[in-house]
Amino acid sequence: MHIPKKYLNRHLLLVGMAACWLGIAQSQGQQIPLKHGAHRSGPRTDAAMQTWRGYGLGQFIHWGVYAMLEGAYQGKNYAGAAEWIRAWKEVPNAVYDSLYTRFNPSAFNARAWAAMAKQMGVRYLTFTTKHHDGFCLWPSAFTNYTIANTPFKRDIVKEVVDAYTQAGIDVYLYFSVLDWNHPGWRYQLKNSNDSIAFNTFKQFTWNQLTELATRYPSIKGFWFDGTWDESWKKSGPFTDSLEQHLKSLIPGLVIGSRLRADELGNRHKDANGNLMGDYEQGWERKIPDSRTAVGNNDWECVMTIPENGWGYAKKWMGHWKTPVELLEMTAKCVSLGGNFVINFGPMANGAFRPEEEETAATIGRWMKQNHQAIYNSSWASGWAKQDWGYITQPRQPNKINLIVFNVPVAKTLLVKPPKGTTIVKATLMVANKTALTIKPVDYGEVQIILPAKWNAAEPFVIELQTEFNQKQNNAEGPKANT
Ligand code: FHN
Repeated sequence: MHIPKKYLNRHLLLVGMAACWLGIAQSQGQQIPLKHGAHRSGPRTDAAMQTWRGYGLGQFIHWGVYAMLEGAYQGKNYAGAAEWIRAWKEVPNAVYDSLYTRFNPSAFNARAWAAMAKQMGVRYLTFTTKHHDGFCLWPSAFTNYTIANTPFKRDIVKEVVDAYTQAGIDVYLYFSVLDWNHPGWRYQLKNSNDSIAFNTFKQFTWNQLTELATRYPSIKGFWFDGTWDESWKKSGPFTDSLEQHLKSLIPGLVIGSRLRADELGNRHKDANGNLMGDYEQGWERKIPDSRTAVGNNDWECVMTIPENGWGYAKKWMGHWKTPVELLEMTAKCVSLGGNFVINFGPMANGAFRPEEEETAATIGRWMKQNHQAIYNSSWASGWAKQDWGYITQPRQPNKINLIVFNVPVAKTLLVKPPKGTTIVKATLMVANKTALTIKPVDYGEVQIILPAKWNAAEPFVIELQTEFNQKQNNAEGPKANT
């Protein structure tokens, strides 16, 4: 397999000229003609993307040889994220780079992982095939730094893909482009030698990704990382052809906005502000505050349970998010039209730490009862945000779900439906599915009254049945008195 040279070579002068022209065009409010910018305007509408959009809740798993150090070296804790420990000056590269010769996760059982994920209610998994250290959890033919050369030998990626797929959970493969193990990797391209070396790296990346797509054709997408360096940003045409190549191998493949750069070096969004990728992938450990922050784009938030750190660290630093906090983040993301993905970092032996098992089980119990407000749900357009929780819109047009986290002392929830929408029924979606009193008040606001003795031990869902009346929608609303 060989990549055409035109994708490998960079034309710095061209980039400089284009950047200059870009300034002028932007100041005149014009669209910049781009060959390698976004290839679509607006969200993808096909069935694969509809499925992605409806997931609601996902699981991330970071696993690799870094788990063997458990976030510490020679009794000292590493303050950074555990999967970055190779970059810590305390750890000699030679020590880290030979860890794999002892990697033997005897407790690893992909079916047990998938069963836990299923019970938790996640609908997709993103699994690290290779993190920044370059160690491959599949037997890649393009490097020796793989699972095949560990005492364990088994193809971990295959076992995970098969087990999750069989459990009905879609699989996405995380792949770090940045690779500390490959001799051709460069952060910057300062001279022609760097470019020659980096071209071998690009060929290697192309080969490995082709290999993954070919070996595991049931995957639904790739999740790219480590694409922020200058060398990659200067490889816009290559990143474009790589994305198209992968999409030609697996129809419907979903790839977020972290893979590509346009020919001017812009990432995520091209020089015209259009998203390059099927969804916005910048929401890492942060959640947008409003719908305005995400515009019309699909998006996903990935979150650690501890403050920071994706791979296994014996000592989790900072605050550990509780299951309710994670559920609240899930509800918030879905109410703003995104998916929420919770990260797990298995131990070096392949088992999950008990705290993660407990978190998964607790979230699963809630999801079993309330998933109707999370799956195939999105932003409830026109419904004003309320302090008691989050509002999600399922795919059925006349339904709305209220996910309540903070019950007002008055046991009354205020909602404000969009103009023309009437609430005809409100049902408390617990045990006996109690019908609640609906009381319209002024200015289009409506009170939903909870039973006087209602004491919620956990967040709960109220389903609203609504009706839309075009005439009311056209009627003039109240005027501000200013
Ligand atoms: O550096 C990585 C980090 O280790 C982790 O993999 C996260 C997951 O979103 N991504 C990177 C930082 O953006």
